[in-house]
Amino acid sequence: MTSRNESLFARSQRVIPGGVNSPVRAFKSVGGVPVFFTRGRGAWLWDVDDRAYIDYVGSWGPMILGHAHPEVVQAVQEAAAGSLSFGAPTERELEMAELLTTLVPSMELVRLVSSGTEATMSAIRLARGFTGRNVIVKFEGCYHGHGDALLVKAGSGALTFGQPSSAGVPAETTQHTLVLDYNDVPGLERAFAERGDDIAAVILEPVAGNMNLVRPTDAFMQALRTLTERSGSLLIFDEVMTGFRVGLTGAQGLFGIRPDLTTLGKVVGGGMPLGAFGGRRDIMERLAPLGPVYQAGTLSGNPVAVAAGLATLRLVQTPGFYDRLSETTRTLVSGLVEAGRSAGAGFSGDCVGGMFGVFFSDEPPKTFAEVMRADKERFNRFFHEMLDRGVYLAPSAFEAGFVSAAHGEDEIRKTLDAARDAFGAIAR
Ligand code: KE4
Repeated sequence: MTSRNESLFARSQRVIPGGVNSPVRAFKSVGGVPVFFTRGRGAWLWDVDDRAYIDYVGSWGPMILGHAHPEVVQAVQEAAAGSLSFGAPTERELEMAELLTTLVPSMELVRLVSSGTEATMSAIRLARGFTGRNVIVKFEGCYHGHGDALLVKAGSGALTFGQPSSAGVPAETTQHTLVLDYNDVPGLERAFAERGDDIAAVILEPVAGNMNLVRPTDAFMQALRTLTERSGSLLIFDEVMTGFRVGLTGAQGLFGIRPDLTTLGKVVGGGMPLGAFGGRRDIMERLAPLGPVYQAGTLSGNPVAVAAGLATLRLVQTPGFYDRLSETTRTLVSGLVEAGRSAGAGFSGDCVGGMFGVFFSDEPPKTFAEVMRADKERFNRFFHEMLDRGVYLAPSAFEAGFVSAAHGEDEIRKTLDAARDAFGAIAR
């Protein structure tokens, strides 16, 4: 009997490319039919066939409080009742800007936008406008949204400029983008030795989450800051995923690195379309209407999205919030690793704050190449065995997972019970 999920997916493919509004949702990586959800509450989601799932995607990060948190819903309802948008300044977006510049001290000035892609795209243009240079350095496996300059894969040689990773991106656009290896300090040093004076900025995920979770080494972090400073290049921390996810002060607070620009998204909007970028005053003041770098948006700083973000950021400041979230995440990951290894699977995991990564490999990968050596096929089977048992993991071996404040002992226990079954099933 065809489930409602399947009939909806068949219908949606007739009017939406691939049946989804964002590719990762299509389950292409794991196979099968994507789940259509109708509602969520706390750590739980329900699909169109009214099946319940414990959610570890959290809309790819934003739902750090859990779904339908009453205070967030109320803030949205109140804001919406006063109009959805003005296209003019509001006190609420000023409050958000004051809060962000307080919580993230490196952001001396901040501009609100409507997505993480807009934030990184704008930060790149600003870095180029400020430095008068064109070259951008990014790292293989890091994703910064779908702006042309960042849809780049590594060039043929170590220090050759990138090629487009998407059709429709002119080679001229990516000829200024260098793609290096994450955590490769010698490679970074070579790039700066050869092209330092041409590099406008280095952009990275300060904890990678788009090749699954990969931590930076201290040496890598230090080299990034030293080399950019020495060459007059800017260091951009793309904290769209890590911001307010790995801790209240993001990855920059964890590692004690002060980037020149920071981009935010996801948690900052609490599930509504909101992103932000900000940093040094002398850089941000190059933005229109003050300076020559143009950037704009009809719904930038949208009052309803900002209301959701403010309610969320108020609640994540509750004393002990990140200690509890990190503890829950550590309990989850250590339990999954124990279950996997007991079933004889080469299985490992890691977590930072409320984000985690699990791998069918003996140790957590430290580089993109190591991630690619993990057993993706076994992950895909594990994913479906868990889905069948009501646990919704990220539908890709190359995505991080997310825990919310609403995940309690009951959800973790149910998840680990399902995992022990699932590991047994894939071992057979
Ligand atoms: P958005 O434009 O999707 O709001 O943000 C782009 C972006 C920028 N920087 C980082 C570090 C990101 O992780 C993202 C978006 N992340 C993906 C999940 N890996 C969003 C999910 C999707 O593309 O549907």
